[in-house]
Amino acid sequence: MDDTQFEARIEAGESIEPKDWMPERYRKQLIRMMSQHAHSEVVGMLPEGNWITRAPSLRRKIGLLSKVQDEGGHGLYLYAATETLGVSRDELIEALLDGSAKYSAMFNYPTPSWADIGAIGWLIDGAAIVNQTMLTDCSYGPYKRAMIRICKEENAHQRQGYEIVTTLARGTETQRRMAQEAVDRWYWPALTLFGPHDADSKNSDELTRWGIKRKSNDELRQWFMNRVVPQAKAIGIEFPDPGLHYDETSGDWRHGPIDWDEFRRVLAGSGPCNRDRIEARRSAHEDGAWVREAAAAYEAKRRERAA
Ligand code: BYC
Repeated sequence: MDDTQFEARIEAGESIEPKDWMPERYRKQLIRMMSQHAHSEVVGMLPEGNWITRAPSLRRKIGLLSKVQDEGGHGLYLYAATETLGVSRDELIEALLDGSAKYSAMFNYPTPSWADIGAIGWLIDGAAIVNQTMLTDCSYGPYKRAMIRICKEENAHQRQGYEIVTTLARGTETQRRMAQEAVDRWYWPALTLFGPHDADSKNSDELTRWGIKRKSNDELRQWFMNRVVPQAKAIGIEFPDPGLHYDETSGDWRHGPIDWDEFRRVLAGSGPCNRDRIEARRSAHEDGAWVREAAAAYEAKRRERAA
């Protein structure tokens, strides 16, 4: 098999499986993107996990617990799917902890009020579904299958978030203000989830040629805008975007200019919570060392008995 035959398989819509031949660069790009995605899920548990002990009712606590648990599960599927490309879990975690692997920049912002939990579910999970629905058609089998399962759960997360924001928006004046302020904090980060504009996206051409991405960053961002603006209007919430307008010609809701300098600053480590997030992951990893050791010892014993 060579590059041309591989591309013919992609062209024919075939699924690429772990034992199939693949260009080294395809493998590398998938490891980068899938591991980043896995890291985003487990780092993304932190801003919300912060509210589990302070959820305003038992019903809200159960809903949030289940969402955060789902995110841990998504991390697990995605790490396992990435391992099918010949990289170990230890290497992936090491890259997160030493800063050489990225995770979604928006998880470096804080969640100062309960309303942030609603805004994250509605806007961040809402953006993630748009992005991940596209990935359910990705050319790499294990990633595609993980995405199909994850999207079902993300849908419930988005609905739960929208319901939290709706309840607050229809509550007292203080509650309505809390909802609006949380949306003010999460609207712009949600728009950056899709990555830089197409003209600045260095990986898109390659990922699209190989059927990993089926839509561009800007196309997905536009799809998200068209879904979310009517939802905001329905509950009387405003987006903090003076440039937001309806384009009569195309029938699209257009956002104003995104502050990419801010995005790059946060990505480079200067967001309000970068240090806390990595510190929390590092101590979780250290605290879990005994579990890994016990599991390895158990497996060694099992093999010894089977031999
Ligand atoms: N944050 O060439 P580009 C979730 C980087 S979490 C940080 O367009 P690509 C959830 C990008 O990596 C779900 N970095 O890249 C969890 C690249 O740098 P490198 C998160 C970003 O790969 C808990 C550079 O910018 N979803 O749902 O073509 C609670 C240039 O970008 C970001 C995924 O991870 C960003 N936002 O496209 C709630 C989906 N954007 O790596 C919810 C899977 C870009 O070359 N990933 N960069 O050094 C993807 O779909 C694509 O990788 C991206 C970027 C759209 C993110």
